[in-house]
Amino acid sequence: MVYDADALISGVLKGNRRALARSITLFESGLKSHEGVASKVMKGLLPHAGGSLRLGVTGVPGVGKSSFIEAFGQELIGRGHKVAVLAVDPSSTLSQGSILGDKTRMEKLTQSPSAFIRPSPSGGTLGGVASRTREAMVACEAAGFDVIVVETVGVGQSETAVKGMVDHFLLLMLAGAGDEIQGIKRGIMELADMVAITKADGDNKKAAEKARQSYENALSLFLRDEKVPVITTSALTGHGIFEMANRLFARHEVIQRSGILSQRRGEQSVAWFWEEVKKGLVTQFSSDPLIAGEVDSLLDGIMAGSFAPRQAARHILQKYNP
Ligand SMILES: Nc1nc2c(ncn2[C@@H]2O[C@H](COP(=O)(O)OP(=O)(O)OP(=O)(O)O)[C@@H](O)[C@H]2O)c(=O)[nH]1
Ligand SMILES: [Mg+2]
Repeated sequence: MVYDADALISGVLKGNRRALARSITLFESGLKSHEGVASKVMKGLLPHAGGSLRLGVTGVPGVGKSSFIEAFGQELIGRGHKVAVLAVDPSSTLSQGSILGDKTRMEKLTQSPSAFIRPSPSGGTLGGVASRTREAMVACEAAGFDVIVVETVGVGQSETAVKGMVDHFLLLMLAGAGDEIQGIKRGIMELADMVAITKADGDNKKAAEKARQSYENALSLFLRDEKVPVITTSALTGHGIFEMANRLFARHEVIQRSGILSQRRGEQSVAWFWEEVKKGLVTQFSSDPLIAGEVDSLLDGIMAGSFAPRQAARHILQKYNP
């Protein structure tokens, strides 16, 4: 495919959805022949990015992330915002299931002219998926979307990656399910800036309120600069959706005024930079013919226990850069 950088840049800046979708596809391409035009487009968009509120939404599969985003997104659009929804799901390479699920679960958002939904880039490592999502975020901001929602599966390391690209991290939890089932470890609770107990409707309302109180108590034991709000929500009835939006914008204003927002974003960019440097070095290293020729036999020796990993690493690095 041939890309015209200038046409893409001006299209995105005008809010053209086709140009936006094509730019994101370009960033996802990974083809060496696309690198030049991709970085030209990125350079053109970057000065117009950064003006959005970035929200990460996490929770175990089935907790109701997509349904929440569908309801929440409409609340935001009702307030005059333009909402982009991105996904980070390193497992989506294996099962396309959640992508299909999202499309049906976010039916109204999908159809709204004020919303843009993009499934997780498939293929590659979590680091690759995360960095492409960050670039998609830049493109969406340049296209005029002022709230970016990143949905992530609540398993593995993807939360940490998403926490590293958003301003607010919302953890969705189910009432009644044990903490073990939800895979909630202390670590993930500590990442959360806000918590919602989902599916607080029908017979589940009472249990949700009980869970709300116990999570609020649990969270208050962590030493944090800010109080983490826990509220009950329902994507079905809309309960708590309005309050959640109010809390989110209130928090955004607080971190904006205190300087925490720009500090956090600066640190995120620095971390992203180092990730890219490390990735580039590893790619350069492993595609070096001198290294490739030797590394296989080295690996055999390491597997067999005849080479010590650290010494083997030192040896091959010295060979790469004597
Ligand atoms: N009663 C009730 N059911 C809900 C609510 N939100 C979601 N559900 C149901 O819960 C199931 C999972 O919802 P999803 O929104 O797909 O959950 P998810 O967290 O995005 O799931 P994955 O993307 O697969 O991780 C669906 O059957 C929804 O209909 C809610 O507020 N109330
Ligand atoms: Mg989902």
